[in-house]
Amino acid sequence: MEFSINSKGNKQVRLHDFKPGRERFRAEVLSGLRKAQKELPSKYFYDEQGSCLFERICALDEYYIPRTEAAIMETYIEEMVELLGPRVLLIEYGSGSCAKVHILLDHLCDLAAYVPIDISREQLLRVTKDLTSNYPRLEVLPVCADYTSGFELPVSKHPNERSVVYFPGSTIGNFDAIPAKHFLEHVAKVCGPGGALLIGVDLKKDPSVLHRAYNDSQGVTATFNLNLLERINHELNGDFQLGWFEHYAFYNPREGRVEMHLVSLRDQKVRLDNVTIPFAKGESIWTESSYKFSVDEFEQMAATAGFNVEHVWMDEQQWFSVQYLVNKS
Ligand code: AVI
Repeated sequence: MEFSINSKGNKQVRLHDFKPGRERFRAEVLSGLRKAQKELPSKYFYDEQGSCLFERICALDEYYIPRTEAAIMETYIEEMVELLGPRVLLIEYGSGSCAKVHILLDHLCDLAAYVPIDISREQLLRVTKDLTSNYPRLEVLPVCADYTSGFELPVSKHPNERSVVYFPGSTIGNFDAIPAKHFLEHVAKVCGPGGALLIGVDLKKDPSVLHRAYNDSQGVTATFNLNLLERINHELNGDFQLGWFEHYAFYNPREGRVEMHLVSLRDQKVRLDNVTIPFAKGESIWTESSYKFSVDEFEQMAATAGFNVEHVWMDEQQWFSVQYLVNKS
């Protein structure tokens, strides 16, 4: 589906809409809640409220990722621009508020077009309006989609030298190993031979830093986690009692990941329309994994998907990396 956004200056921008519907949301929720270890896909955190809560997480001192990544981008932007080269078609996966891409938009002055892809239609519409008025000469081609499944790339009016996918924030860490490989293979296809991926990758570090980042003192991450139940109540006619579940996040060193769960505080039954899901006291719903990598681990994973790591930029503490990968095929 496509529809037009009337932005300031009367420029018409078409939204390419592949947003998954309620049926798929319901099917994925029910299948996750019927597993022995109950789980919910973390991509569903980001409704309107969840996206706002995530913005608040990004502003927290304890959540080091956005500021560390931004500092790396600011320090090395000239080198990045040099590597990306001229007339890039820039495609951002999970563009959210588009806060991170500004540094690239400001420095890549001859971009062919910018394609923000996000599952939150409201936010995508808002940011597209802002971008078209702040960068009047830039062609913006927004796509509303769950980028882990099918969507078509819109065609730009301008020729490009290469497609570069931008995937910041270490969202790659929210995929398990096999889906991560499949995702990288999909990106390799989208950017094509000689195309590239500029990606934020969170690195292994002292678990106490991770514990603070996912258990912030203001409880914003807990509210973000619980909002998933609120969303299910609202959109799927559920009756989760939010006070009967508790946020629980910890670093699992064997698996190299932070796990977020929602733990049931009592024996209880939850209804979703006509379906009843029983919970035992202490049983959890696994809502998110956030993998942390060594530089070598990530290089190996990228290679299995056909990518060559050409450059790795890091902060002084080596907490986070921004990596430039080229599709070798
Ligand atoms: C989006 N993603 C990379 C975040 C992360 O760190 O895994 C989501 C998040 N979950 C809790 N805090 C932030």
